[in-house]
Amino acid sequence: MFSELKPLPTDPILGLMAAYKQDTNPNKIDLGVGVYKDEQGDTPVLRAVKQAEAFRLENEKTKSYIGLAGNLDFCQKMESLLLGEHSALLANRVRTAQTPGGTGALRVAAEFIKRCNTNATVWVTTPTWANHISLFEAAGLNVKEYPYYDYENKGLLFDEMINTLKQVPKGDVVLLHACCHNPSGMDLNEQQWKVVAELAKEVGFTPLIDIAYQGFGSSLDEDAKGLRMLADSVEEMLICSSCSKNFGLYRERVGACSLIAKDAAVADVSNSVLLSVVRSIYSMPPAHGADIVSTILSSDELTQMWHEELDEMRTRINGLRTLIKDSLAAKGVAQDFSFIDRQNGMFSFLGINKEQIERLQKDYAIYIVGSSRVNVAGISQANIDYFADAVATVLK
Ligand code: PLP
Ligand code: TYF
Repeated sequence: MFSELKPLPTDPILGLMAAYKQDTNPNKIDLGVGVYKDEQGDTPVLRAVKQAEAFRLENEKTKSYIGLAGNLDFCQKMESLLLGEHSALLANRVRTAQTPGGTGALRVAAEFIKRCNTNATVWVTTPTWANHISLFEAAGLNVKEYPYYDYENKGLLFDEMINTLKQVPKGDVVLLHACCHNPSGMDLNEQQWKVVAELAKEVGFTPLIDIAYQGFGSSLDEDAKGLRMLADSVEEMLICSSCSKNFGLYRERVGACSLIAKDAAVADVSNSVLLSVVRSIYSMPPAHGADIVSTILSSDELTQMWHEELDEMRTRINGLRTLIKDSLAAKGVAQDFSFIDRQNGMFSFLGINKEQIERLQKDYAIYIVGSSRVNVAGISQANIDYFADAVATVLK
């Protein structure tokens, strides 16, 4: 049976990560996979996480099964983190299941959508995180795209986006990145979120919010502003969240899938379907990562420490955006890279061509994704000059 299989290509981003590891050039720079790095190029465990883990090691009472929705305290704390003060207002309409990462949340959401409407189409931004498309298609859903990033002007195609979303049939789902759009770094502003929130209500599509970088854009609350506006506007929506980036828990696989229904009764029925989906995929989520998050968010001291560490990551990323813009200008590069400083989160497109991307990798051991997406966090004071020189050279 296995001999009939044809080999499939690996994920290009994860493939790049492997190629970087094998490169022996001492100047190599990894701007590929979306993982935060500090000035030394490391992705350390957060101090708040270490302390929560120490606490957990001492105090964990059992390894018995946890239940389909995972850690209920974690679920409730995630609702507060996502919805802020709206979480109390919406409480009887929201249900949350802890999932294995944001990807697990998206897969659970996809299967849940399939149960609601077998013919549903999920509308995603052009471009979007490549996994979105393969994941929804794997769940048997149709995927269509709506205009989003303006490659030419390095902004948003907002009018085109709205014109397309106006045509979305009721019963379809529109995926929106809450903040720090992956891969473009281009986010909606408050006014634009307002338009989308009103449109969702008017047109009747179901919003699915992917929030994988809360706290990496402006702040925990600011980054959830659009999501909260939508929650105020529509009767129902889905939220897929991830603690991979903001808690640095990548490999622990911590995330959540939340649904908001029109009332408590529909929320209960929907939740029973959501949990049935969970049971059919992995039965129950792993405990460790979510317990760390709930331990941190249950302690004022650890929460404060986490906020400081998150602020530090965000401040570093934003500083690097300015540094990249200034360094490229200082090298006399003709193109305008000021957009990098206006975008959010870890990613931006450099907007250079395939050949230039290949030269960066081959001649300089600078690894960026084939779309020209760079992970800004891979830059440091130590490598910025080398990076800016290399980009200036390939652009000549
Ligand atoms: N959504 C987006 C847009 C992402 O960039 C990521 C990955 O980093 C995820 C979801 C899922 O992250 P994870 O499954 O690692 O929590
Ligand atoms: O886009 C990124 O780089 C992150 C990390 O299969 C990632 O979202 C990339 C690919 C993948 C899983 C995670």
